[in-house]
Amino acid sequence: MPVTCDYSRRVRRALITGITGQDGQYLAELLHSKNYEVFGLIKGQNNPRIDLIRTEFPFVELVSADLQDLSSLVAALEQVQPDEVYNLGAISFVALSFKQAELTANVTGLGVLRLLEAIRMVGGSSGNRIRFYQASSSEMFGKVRESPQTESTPFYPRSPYGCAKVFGHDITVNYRDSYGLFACSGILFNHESPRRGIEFVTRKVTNAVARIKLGLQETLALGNLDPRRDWGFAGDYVQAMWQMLQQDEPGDYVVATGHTHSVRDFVDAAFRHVGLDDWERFVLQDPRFFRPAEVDVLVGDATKARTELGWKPQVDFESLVAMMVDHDLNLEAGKAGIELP
Ligand code: GDR
Repeated sequence: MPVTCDYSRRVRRALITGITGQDGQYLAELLHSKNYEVFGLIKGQNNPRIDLIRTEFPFVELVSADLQDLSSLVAALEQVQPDEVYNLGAISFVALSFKQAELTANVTGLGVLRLLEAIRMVGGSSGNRIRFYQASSSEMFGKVRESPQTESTPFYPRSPYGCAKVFGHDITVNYRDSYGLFACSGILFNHESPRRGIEFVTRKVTNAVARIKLGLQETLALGNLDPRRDWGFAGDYVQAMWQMLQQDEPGDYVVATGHTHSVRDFVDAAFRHVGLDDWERFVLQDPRFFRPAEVDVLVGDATKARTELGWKPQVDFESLVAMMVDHDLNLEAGKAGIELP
């Protein structure tokens, strides 16, 4: 059951890496609604997404640092003095990780180690005060050893991204065991929303379906339609992140819906939502979007999150598809100056 910690000394502060991503945005909103002071780590000199955060999330205070630079992380922690650190920053696109494997290992893997080290260094004797959340991933299960996957299912990653996430997960557990850090790892299965980047398959599909329906695009090129994923709504999943850090003891939790659908199912549902029942007419298969190694089927068992955190998903598959397609219809119609009926 949910446990509330006593942080009554002052307003709680949270530092989020990956603030410009889908999960960073939902988590920032959630923490703001709970009266946290929210800080977002931002890297680079001219990060193109700073403007989005400044305009749409004016309550977020941006702090400059990079997961590849330990001293910048130490400085950020010293400045913010956070109660909670959420590490959502990563090279998160699996396909890209095959092309930039070393960068992925450095940011997605070693970045976790640097942040944990920075927490130890800054915290000193009071280092245990900072609560740490690591965004682990169902990609760690890869070529699955059992179904559904739980917190104790062995890992078999299938991409440089998955390998880097395994390191990030293991080092989080190791720092908890070795130094008593309050470090949690959320093993999140795929989670989507209208804020999902267009490179991921769900948003790529919903955006193309909207454009095809509006007559702005004729076809949609995809890779492998057979892989199955356990797709949930990102807004639900950030709740679980927060709940993990409110427990008496740190732990690892699978966060998933328990239902699996193929890419083909997603495509079919998205086209049907706009009244196009013959999706095969519009979809082409393009070898460029196939991966050197694929994760064929994922489905999670979130019993632990349900019983210990009281968490459960609110949005089902069909509603998620509808939410994303409707958003993209409005977005694309607005951009093209088309009035929707
Ligand atoms: P995934 O998400 O790799 O599961 O990782 P993605 O949406 O990229 O791919 C899902 C599946 O769809 C297949 N696919 C395509 N994928 C993309 N991107 N583009 C295509 O054209 C296409 N055609 C078919 C893929 O091969 C794959 O099987 C996501 C990321 O958010 C990770 O960061 C996160 O850790 C995991 O989910 C959980």
